[in-house]
Amino acid sequence: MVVADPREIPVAAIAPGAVAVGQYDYALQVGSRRLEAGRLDFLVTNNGAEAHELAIVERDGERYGEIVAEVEHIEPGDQRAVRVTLRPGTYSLVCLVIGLDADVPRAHMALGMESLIEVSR
Ligand SMILES: [Cu+2]
Repeated sequence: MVVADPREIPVAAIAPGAVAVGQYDYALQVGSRRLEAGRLDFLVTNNGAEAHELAIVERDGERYGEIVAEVEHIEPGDQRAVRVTLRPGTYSLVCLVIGLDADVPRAHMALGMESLIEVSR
């Protein structure tokens, strides 16, 4: 179990130094990709025209592990925050939405909404 207590928190309650995550159709911009283990706040801003999600997923080399935190259905222009305790390791920040493009399903993650972060001691 990697996460002590992942939970969505009010945006006004984020700690100084929260990790800013900007979402676009279809890209992610992360304020810092090298973080220290412990309690971390992520502030997510959806700058796109579509709704997105933010999931924090364990990585082990090329493999994906558990989803350790998730913020679902972030509306365009909306800001949301999540607080999670992360152990050292590699994680992917991803959007798990699968949209339709001319009736063809396309995962936002595969379109570019993924970014790796390194959490160190
Ligand atoms: Cu998305």
